[in-house]
Amino acid sequence: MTISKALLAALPVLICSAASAQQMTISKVEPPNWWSGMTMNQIQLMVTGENLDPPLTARSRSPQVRVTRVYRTPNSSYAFIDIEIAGDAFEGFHLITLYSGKDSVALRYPILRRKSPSGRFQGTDAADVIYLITPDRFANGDTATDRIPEMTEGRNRSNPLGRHGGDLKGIIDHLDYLADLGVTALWITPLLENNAPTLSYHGYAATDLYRIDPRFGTNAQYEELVREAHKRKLKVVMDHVSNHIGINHPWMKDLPSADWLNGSAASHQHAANAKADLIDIHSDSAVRAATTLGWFTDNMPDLNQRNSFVARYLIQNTLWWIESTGLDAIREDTYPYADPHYLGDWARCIMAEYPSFSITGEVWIGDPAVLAAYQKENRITDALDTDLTSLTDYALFDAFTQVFANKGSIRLIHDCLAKDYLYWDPYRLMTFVDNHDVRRIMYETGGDVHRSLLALKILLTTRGMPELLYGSEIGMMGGKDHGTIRADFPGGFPGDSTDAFTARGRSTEQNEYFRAVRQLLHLRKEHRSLAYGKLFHFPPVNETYTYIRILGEERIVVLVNNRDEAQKVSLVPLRPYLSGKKTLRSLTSSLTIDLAAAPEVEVPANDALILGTH
Ligand SMILES: [Ca+2]
Ligand SMILES: [Ca+2]
Repeated sequence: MTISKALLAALPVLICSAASAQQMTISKVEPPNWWSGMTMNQIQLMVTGENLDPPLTARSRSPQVRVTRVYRTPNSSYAFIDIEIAGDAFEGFHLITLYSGKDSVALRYPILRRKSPSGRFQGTDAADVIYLITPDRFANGDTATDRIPEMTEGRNRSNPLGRHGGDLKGIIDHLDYLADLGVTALWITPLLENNAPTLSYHGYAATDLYRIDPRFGTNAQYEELVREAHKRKLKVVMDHVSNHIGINHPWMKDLPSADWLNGSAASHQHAANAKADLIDIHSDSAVRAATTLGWFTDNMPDLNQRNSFVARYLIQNTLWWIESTGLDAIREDTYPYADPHYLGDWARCIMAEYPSFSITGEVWIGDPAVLAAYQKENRITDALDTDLTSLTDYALFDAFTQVFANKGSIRLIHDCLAKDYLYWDPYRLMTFVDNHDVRRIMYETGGDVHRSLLALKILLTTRGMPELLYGSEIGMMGGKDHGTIRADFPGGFPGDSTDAFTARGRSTEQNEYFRAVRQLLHLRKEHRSLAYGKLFHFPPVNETYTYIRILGEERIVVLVNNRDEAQKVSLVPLRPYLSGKKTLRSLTSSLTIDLAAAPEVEVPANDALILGTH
């Protein structure tokens, strides 16, 4: 066991206290440890306890940890103490004593040594395909923790909105499967403790921001997941929530300060779902304020990030998870609902510490003219510039939905991408045909295998950083509601009658679909032009859509046919891009096209040809 492991095993922080009638006690210190050698070497300890009465003072017995400030706070259950940690602080406990009148209490604060950053904090970009997992619904690797006495909700697989028992062990057990599939990163929806009687599986209502939900596993298991994923060249994306907590968070029984939240449980606004108002020059200021100050739901208290203690808590908490585990990127939930000044500070602290890291903001807006305002250095407005590099491309998603759910014109996808001039960098957008919040593509196409696959072919060959919802590789069909969208992956749970993790356990149709998706994923991995190549496209003709990705000498041509019959597509417009090339060869079949002989090529119904040059 390393010293770090021994230290962490000794947590929570050991406390000793002088006896008195109104005895000061400490029950919790957050963050539970820090590291020497961090850029952020001045941190704020949030101490929770009893009788932490003002005037409170603190003194460190360690020359390497200096107390720089103790705050006066109105609630004696909490104290905030700023400390500065020397770059060479030894790994171990550092003694800090708190004094109030004649009373005193000591805490031993653990400082750890940082691990080598090699292979950690990598960031994601267009070369990645991000596999989105709802952990409760992917695989149950440890049934012993499906019910935990201190957690109010236990496993009930018969309830579509209940907990089904999936966990971190289940994901770790299938990392080889995911690496073979060809995805390169895992976005796992929130894993933090959500102790609520219902709907606790979704994870977006945290009740402890420093603890993995024990039904998912342990903090050490999350660290193990990142380590094991990295061994297989898979990155890990944390689903992070700055905007809100769960109504059952202990803070709700005793708020650290009156302005810890926006509003209160008894009296709060509801978040206006009018995100465009934040940049609408005709909008009403009260409507604008309600977006960031209202509650997302009545069960999700809205954190007031304008309170500097709240902001510090959240920023340190984020750095703590990144440093503890080595995770690579964050998908930030409900991005437009959090305070933009806070989000800017938060992002800058993360990037100062981890320069290769990346953050994708969840901005659920289908209009590129509004969506683009959330990306850094955009030309639309400074008001929402939070240094955010990547965001969820709901505009392209909406175009996909129109084309594939409603059999709309392929022109909608072309026209959406034609507005990419609005973005600081459209190649960094997270693209998707579905996710955990919307109907699956197979549902949208009415179970049409060819059209679902066509949507994935476009997704995985056009610009952006694609995301794929778990089960997309076998054409899972859910769409009626959240329970069916987030259905259990077949084979992930004890007693499942089929096991889609193995070729033998998949049906013939599932295997065909799986092979096609796997092939696309490997194509994207092998061809850098599909990740970084410049995109050129042509206005659609008769529901055919032609585009090309170019990087250096590599050219990949994609010919899409959005009709129910085969159609000939002219190669003539592509000639200027293909000078010196003699043949086009399909990257997914044996088809070869002699460019000199064939001015056009037939594309099957509801399909796309993906062609390389030779
Ligand atoms: Ca389990
Ligand atoms: Ca908010």
